[in-house]
Amino acid sequence: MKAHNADKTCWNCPAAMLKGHVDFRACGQSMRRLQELSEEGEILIRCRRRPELGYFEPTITFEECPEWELTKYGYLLRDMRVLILGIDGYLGWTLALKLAVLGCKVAGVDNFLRRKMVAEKGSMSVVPIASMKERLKAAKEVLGVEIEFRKIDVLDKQRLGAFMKEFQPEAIVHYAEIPSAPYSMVDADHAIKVQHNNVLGTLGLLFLMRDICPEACLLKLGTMGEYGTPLTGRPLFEGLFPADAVLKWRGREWSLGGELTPRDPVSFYHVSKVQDTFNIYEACKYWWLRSYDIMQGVIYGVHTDEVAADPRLRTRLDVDEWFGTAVNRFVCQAILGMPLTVYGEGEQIRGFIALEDAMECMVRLIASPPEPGQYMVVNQVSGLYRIIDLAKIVADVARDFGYYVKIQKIENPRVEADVHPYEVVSENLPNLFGFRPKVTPEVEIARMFELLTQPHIKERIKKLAHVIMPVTWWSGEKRVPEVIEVLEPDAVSKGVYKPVLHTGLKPEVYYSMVRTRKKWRKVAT
Ligand code: USQ
Repeated sequence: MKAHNADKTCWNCPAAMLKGHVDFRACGQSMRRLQELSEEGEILIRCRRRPELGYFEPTITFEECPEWELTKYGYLLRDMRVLILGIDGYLGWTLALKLAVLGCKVAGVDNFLRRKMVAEKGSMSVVPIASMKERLKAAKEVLGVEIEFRKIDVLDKQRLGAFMKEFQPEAIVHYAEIPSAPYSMVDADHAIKVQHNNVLGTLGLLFLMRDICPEACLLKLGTMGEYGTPLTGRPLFEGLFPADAVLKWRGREWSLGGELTPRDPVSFYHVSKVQDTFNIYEACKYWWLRSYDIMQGVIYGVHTDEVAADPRLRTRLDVDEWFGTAVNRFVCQAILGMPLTVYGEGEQIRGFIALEDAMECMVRLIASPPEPGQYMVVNQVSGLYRIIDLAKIVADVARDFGYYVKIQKIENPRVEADVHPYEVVSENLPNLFGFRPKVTPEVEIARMFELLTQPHIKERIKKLAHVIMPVTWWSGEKRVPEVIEVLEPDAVSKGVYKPVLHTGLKPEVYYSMVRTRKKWRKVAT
C-alpha cells in the first residue's frame, strides 16, 4: 500500500527554498496574484539539499525524491533536522529518542522549569530521571544516537534565535509550555506565570521562525481542553469548521467553512493555549508559516521502546495534584493503597491517548509537513472515557497485580461540567496521516504497574503521599475536598462497583452545586 504522504511534493518540503526565484510571501494574501504567478509558471524553487537542480517547479513527490526515505510512518526526510523545545519533559524526551532512532538529527532546548515547578510542590517524578548530561550519554551508549542540547529559556529570544540560526531546523516541536491546569489556578502569580511563559514564548518563537526558518513546520501542542465541553452537544471539530457547516440566523444562512470553531477553555492554562491558537493562526496567515496545532487529549503511560531500553532513558512521570494527570495519578494511588480520587461524580468525559500512540502521531505529522501558509488542527485522542470508568479500569488492572483498591468520589475542586455530551471529531490523523491507535488503556496501565511496583519506585511513590490529594480549587480555596462517596468493587462480579459509604455532601446536593457554579460562570461571561 502506498504511504500516506507519498504524493506530497516539494511544496510541502522544508528543504524547498520558496524565496528562491519568486518570493511569493511578498504577495501577501493576494490569491489572484498567486494564481497569476502559477499560470505564468513563475513559482519556481530551489532545493537546499539538491542545489544542482537549479530552479524548478515544486512538483517532485516524496516518493520520487531521493531525500525522502520510506519508514513505517510514511516517507521521512533523510536526517531531518528537528528542534524540540522542552526536550527535558515527559513528551519532549520521549519524542527526541524516537526521532533520533529513526535517523532524524535532533536538537533540543530546555530551562528545566518543569523540574523546578514540581519541586515547588514538594514533589518529584516517581520514575527516577537522569540529568540531561546522563540522558544524552545513555542515548549514545544504548541507542547509538547523538542529540544536541542547549540550556535555553524559550523566552530568551536572542539565545533561542542564535541556536535556531545555527541548527536550521526543518521542523520545530514546541513542548516548552507549562502544562498544568491546577498550577494556573493557584493564585494570580501562578496564572500570570503560565500565561507569560506560554503565550509570550510562542509569540516570540513565531517571529523567530518568520526571520530564520519560515519553511520549517511548527508542531505546537494545543489541548482538547481549548474546546471545553459545549452543553449543546455540538461536535468538537478539528479546530476549524468543515466546509459544509452553516450558520443560520433569522432566516438567513452563511457558510462557516474554514473558520475557527468556538473555544471554551476550562482553566487559565487552557486559556493560554487558546491564545496560542490565535497567534499561530495569524502567523500562518501573515507570513505563510505552516503549522500543525495538536489538540491533544490527556496522555497517560510510561512506555515506548526507546525509553524502556535503559533506566537512564526513562521519561518523567508526575502524580502530584498539579502536574499529575488522571490515569497516571490513579495508578500511583492504587500502589499507595489509597482510594482513587475521582473528582465529582466522575461523569465528565475526556479524550485520552497512551504515550506510545501519542508519539507515533507526532512522528507521522513531522514526516508529512503542511503547505506554506497552512494552519491545520488535529484532535489527537485514541478514545473517549468517563473518568469514573477509567478509575474502574485502573482498579481492575490493579487487582491483577495484587492491589485491591477503592474509588472515592470527592468534591470537584475544578469548575467543569459534571454531566455533558461529548462528540469529538478526530478524522485527520487516521484519514490523512495513517494513524491507528495500538495501545489500549488496559495494556498501558498494566505496563505502568509493572514499572511502578518495582521496589525503588514504590519507595518514591510512598514519599509523595502528601502531594496527591488536591487542595487547589478554582474558587481560590485551599483545602482537601470532602469525600462524597466511596466505591468498592463488588466481590462477586468483577468490575461492578457499589456505593459503600456516604460522607460530606449528598450526591444530589453536589450536583446542584456544580450546576449553579456553571450557571454563574455563564452569567459572568
Ligand atoms: N480528574 C479526576 N481525578 C484526578 C485528576 C483529574 O477526576 O485525580 C479529572 C479532572 O477533573 C478532569 C479530568 O480528570 O475532568 C482530566 O484532568 P487531568 O488532570 O488528567 O488533565 P487536565 O487538567 O485536563 O490536563 C491534562 C494535561 C494538559 C493537557 C490536557 C488535555 O495536564 O497539559 O492539555 O490534559 S485535555 O484534558 O484534553 O485538555
